[in-house]
Amino acid sequence: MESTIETFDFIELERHHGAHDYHPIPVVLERGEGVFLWDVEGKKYYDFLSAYSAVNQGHCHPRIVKALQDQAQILTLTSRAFHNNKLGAYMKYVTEYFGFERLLPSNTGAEAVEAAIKIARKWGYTKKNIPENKAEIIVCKQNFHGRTSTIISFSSDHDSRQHFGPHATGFISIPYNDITALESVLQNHSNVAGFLVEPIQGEAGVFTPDPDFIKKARALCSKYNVLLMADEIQTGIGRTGALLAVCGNCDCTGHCERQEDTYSRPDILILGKAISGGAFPVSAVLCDAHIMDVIQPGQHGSTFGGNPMACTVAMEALQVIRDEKLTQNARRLGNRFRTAMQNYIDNSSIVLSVRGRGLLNAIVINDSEESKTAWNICLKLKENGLLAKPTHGNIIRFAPPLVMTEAQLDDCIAIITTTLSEFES
Ligand code: IF1
Repeated sequence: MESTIETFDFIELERHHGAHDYHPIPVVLERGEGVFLWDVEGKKYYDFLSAYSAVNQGHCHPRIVKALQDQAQILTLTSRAFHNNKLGAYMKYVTEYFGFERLLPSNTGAEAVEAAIKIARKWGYTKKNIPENKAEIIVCKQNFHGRTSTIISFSSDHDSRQHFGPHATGFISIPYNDITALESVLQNHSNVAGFLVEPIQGEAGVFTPDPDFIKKARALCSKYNVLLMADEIQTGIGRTGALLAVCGNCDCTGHCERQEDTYSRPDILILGKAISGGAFPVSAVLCDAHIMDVIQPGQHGSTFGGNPMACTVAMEALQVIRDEKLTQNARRLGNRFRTAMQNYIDNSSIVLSVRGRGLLNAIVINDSEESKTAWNICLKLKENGLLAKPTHGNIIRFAPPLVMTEAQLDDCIAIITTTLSEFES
């Protein structure tokens, strides 16, 4: 069949000419709209990955695309050697949206995490009087914060680290969701500047901590004068059914400071991915002035960070989240999804459990991490018109765009349960 050869050819082109740094599901996509993707053979799929939660607003959202097109015809890049007429408005908009005083602009998630580490360390030296080069940052096992040489230094994933050393020092690793371990490190280490944490661990398999873990971590950080650094690159911006995962169980749409009973306000908030709706690489670090102002001219920067395209696209993408009530939709559909999956699991031997919050969910397959079962299920899901990706061998992440309707979700639940039933013994 000619069409099959076409898909194969695209894959071969990548294999021959590219770095072999990924092992993708064998589908070649050429178009997206809302919750749908089409491959080069014209087959249509539901997207259940959303480019790892970057495309929360749906593929090629018309308002975001228009913002991108309009700005592209006016001005794309000035560098930060000069001011541009979008950056200030963008900084005002985003800081007000999330309730922080300052924003530092960057492009990718890893860059923003790196910037946050620098800010926390410098705050540690200049505000907490940590002796020079002694600052430590507490991180969690099974974390995922990006791929730079510093960030992989505190990864617990073998493939991410091995043969990429020498690794950076100054990081203390504790088990995720272990408040006792956190307190014990804080008691015994006076040079800790920050605690870097994902409110839900994505790569670890959508590992959702105890409901009060972040709240308790917040209290401990305050007690020991340590900055709580929330990596919400994947969990933020509506994905978990709240504007931020640190908002907890509140229904806010960006005014979390009014929800003090559930909101654990981080000292440093790290955003990426969906801040642009996936239309452009945009990331940001947010914090208050007494922290951010440790950074002075010449101490940090980026050629592309804060460019007018990024600013325009991100403002529109964030406004879409509000206007279309995508946070609330994620919460509603997430509950519906987990209920349906739990019903299936009650009579299943192939699926052990479902977990997650909002539309960031995962199912655990009843097989070993080394098994091919989850991968094979994803191949079958693809055949049946739905794209998802395993993580850790036996876990399948389900994270559709937040613009999905209830009818579409029900359609997807049917595809997923029908596919899973083919694997029941
Ligand atoms: C890949 C996971 C998702 C992130 C958090 C920082 C970054 C990420 C919490 C870095 C990036 C990605 C990148 C991706 C796989 C992926 C991922 F499975 F690894 F965990 F989303 F689920 N902090 N996450 O999740 O952001 O520099 O990539 O913009 O292919 O490696 P980046």
